[in-house]
Amino acid sequence: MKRIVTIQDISCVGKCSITVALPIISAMGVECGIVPTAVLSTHTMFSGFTFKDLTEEIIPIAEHWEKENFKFDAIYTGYLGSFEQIRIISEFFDRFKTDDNIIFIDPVMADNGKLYPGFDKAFALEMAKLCSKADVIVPNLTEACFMTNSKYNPDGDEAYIKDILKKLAELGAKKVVLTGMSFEKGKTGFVGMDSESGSIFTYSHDIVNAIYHGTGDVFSSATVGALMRGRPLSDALRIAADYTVECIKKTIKNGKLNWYGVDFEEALPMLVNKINK
Ligand code: PXL
Repeated sequence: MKRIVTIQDISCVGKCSITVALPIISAMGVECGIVPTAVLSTHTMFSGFTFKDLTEEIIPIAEHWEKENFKFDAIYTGYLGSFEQIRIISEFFDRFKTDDNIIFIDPVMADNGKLYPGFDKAFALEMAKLCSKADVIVPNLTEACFMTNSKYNPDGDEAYIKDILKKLAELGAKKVVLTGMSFEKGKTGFVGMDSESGSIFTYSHDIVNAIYHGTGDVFSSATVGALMRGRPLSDALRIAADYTVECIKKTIKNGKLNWYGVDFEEALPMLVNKINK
């Protein structure tokens, strides 16, 4: 069985970060270690959330794991809360990167043209530096624009999307993927580029007319799971995109006022069936 480690916060209620990564990756038949970077009562879209920083735990955890000689087939980072955490995670990569494993960065910090509470442009540029160490990065368009100092245009055409991809590739990651974008008008999906060869891979599907928090974390977690189960990146991303759409559809069907996250649990059987085929 493959083993990964994911480094992100625990939002105790909120269906995001570790509370989706752990169940999804485990259900896919992949061992999932965690480094919790902070504990929040909820994610930051609620008002009045509590926040306990766990930065000082990260290096002791890493040191113990080195003594135990733990190896990870993937290191997957999501929401990180500070410059200091980015610096320490960069060091974590140096300790645990091998010739055989991958670094997967979801630079969670913004959406719909805006940074999440607590982040600024300087943080985005620091995250961009961290991305130079990645094998795969999966920003949405807002995150990509903040990291590359580009103009945000969600209706941008193929030339615009390719230009953003090129700028992302210049950050240094081996494969760069823009999520929530499509070359086809009226569709969404992902568009990716192999930084070395410049080759493009893409997948589009109908837009589901609803916005929920945490869908990016669902998508990234399923992608990491599928990569660990041997799928090539473009197939893994496609499986994750279909799963995310299914999660949104289940949530809409359930009809309750569940704005804070998707009912990813109900679509897990579909994902597990697909990955075991
Ligand atoms: O889903 C991304 C995410 C993760 N963690 C925290 C967040 C968010 C998005 O708002 O606030 C704490």
